[in-house]
Amino acid sequence: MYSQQFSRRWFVAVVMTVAIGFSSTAGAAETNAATTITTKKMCPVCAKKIADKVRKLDGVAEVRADVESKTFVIHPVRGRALSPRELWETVEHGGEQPIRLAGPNGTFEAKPKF
Ligand SMILES: [Cu+2]
Repeated sequence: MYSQQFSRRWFVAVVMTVAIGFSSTAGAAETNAATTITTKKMCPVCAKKIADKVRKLDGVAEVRADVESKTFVIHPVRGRALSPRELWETVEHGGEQPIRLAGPNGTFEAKPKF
C-alpha cells in the first residue's frame, strides 16, 4: 500500500519534469532558434570574413563559424526572425557556396525564396 502510493508519486513527478522540460524547449525554438548553414568548402579567411558580414545583419545576435564542419551557426536576437535567403546570400557573397541551410523556417538545399 505504502510503496504503491510512493511509486505513483514518483511517476507523477517524472511526467511533470518531462512536460516542463519539453515545453521550455519548444518555447525556445519558437523565439530564439538558430540557423545552421553548411558550405561546400570553407577556408579560415573566408569563414571570418563571412561571420563578420552575417554578424552585421539586422536581427543577428551571434555567429559562430566552424571550419572543420564547414558550418555557420547563426543566433537571432530574441524574438526576431531572420530571412533564410538573406543569410544564404550573405554567405554566398562572402565567397563560400552554401549547400544546406537548416533553421526555424525549414531545411533548404538550394537558395530559399524568402
Ligand atoms: Cu577563402
